Amino acid sequence: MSLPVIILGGGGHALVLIDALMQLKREIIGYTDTDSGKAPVLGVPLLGSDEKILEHDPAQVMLVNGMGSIESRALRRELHDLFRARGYRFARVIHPSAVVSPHARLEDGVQILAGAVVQPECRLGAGTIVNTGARVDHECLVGAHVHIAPGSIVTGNVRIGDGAHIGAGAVLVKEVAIGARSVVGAGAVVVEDVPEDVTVAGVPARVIRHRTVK
Ligand code: JB2
Repeated sequence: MSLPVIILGGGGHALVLIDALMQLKREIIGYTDTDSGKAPVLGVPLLGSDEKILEHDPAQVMLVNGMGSIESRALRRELHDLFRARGYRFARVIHPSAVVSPHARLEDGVQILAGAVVQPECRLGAGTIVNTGARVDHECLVGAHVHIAPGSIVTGNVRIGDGAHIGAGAVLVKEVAIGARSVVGAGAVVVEDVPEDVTVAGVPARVIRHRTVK
């Protein structure tokens, strides 16, 4: 039987996750947030700050990471690592309308949202998000805590490094590699490999920024 879940965060991404969890008929205990004044989300109550999670036995609950924004990329990973180290596990959330090959391998905490597709022989690392309507074609190797934003198209045999963000509606052509922590701008078309820690944008995509903070 599936354990009840607690969501970390009560913003836009959490709203979408809560909706998916409700459709999956998963029991939701509540959500945590640094903002103590937040209202219930779809009727799910605010429990308090993240310390509230520690009142629950890690063997009796699972967590769902509600940090989705590009600004909270580092926090998303930190929260995952912090609670994993304390023995908590992160639930996979797969919306009932998503199409996920039984031959795809999904690590803990992967989130595949409404209408998304993940094809065979793909591997998605811990905490990775395949957001609304995004498509990940065959044999893609996607790292941990990657966000593939709504409507993006990741074609076959693509590799994406840990912590990368693929913007809404971007297209990654066959066999390209995206370096860890790099950002692909919304609507970009990536036709050649992208190094680590850069931002690319445009059609075809070009480097527009080098990240200094990892
Ligand atoms: O350390 C934290 C923390 N820091 C901020 N712990 C917890 N539990 N919560 C934290 N927060 C809370 O996360 C903020 O107070 C806020 O309520 C929430 C983030 O909400 P926001 O809507 O700003 O971001 P999001 O990640 O839920 O959604 C963004 O990313 C999605 C993928 C939005 O841009 C959405 O439009 C987008 N679909």
